[in-house]
Amino acid sequence: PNVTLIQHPLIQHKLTLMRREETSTAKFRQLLREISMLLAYEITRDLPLRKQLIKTPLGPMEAPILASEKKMVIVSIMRAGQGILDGILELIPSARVGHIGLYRDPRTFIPIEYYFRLPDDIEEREVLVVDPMIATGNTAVAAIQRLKQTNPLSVKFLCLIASPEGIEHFHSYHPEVPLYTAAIDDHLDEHGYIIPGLGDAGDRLFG
Ligand code: HSX
Repeated sequence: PNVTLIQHPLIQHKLTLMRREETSTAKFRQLLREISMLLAYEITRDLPLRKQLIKTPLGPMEAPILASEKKMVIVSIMRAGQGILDGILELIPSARVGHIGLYRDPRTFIPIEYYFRLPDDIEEREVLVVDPMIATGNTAVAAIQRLKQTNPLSVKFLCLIASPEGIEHFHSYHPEVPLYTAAIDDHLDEHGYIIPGLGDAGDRLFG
């Protein structure tokens, strides 16, 4: 599958701290912000640059600057995606932001949309969808499906932890969409939770 496992030591370390049961909400929030900045750093390696004529105090130079910073859209899947979004916006402050509200029916695990809002001109923008967890993969599949209807230039998906089942499911629907994750865990339990995972990301982030 089209999956990149991001294994930077700082990311792995912080993810372990986040998984720990005794980690407080405040600490979890801070770690999610930090880890998201590191993930953003890793996945923006290939962003195109252009030259801009600037003046340093000692003279002019042609200096590199992001070619398309304003064209990027970060789409957060509510509500846990907000934690990743906040971290990424610290690194890429002029990125545009979209929100998709999906909740998972606890019995059927089917995602139900309750909110959908994207910036204008989505056809001219590169989209990065963020959500900490891919469990069954239903949420991610539905979010991408919905986004594709709006015709963005490109779409990528970033999460922290994915299950093997979720990756498989995601890949079967959206094989061309690159998926970035910091960990692939063992399996899903019968409630659709990632084992060992970190619990419910929304609950750990917001209480
Ligand atoms: C959690 O459940 C995550 O933040 C995702 O939004 C969702 C993942 O579950 P699944 O649809 O992959 O099973 O709230």
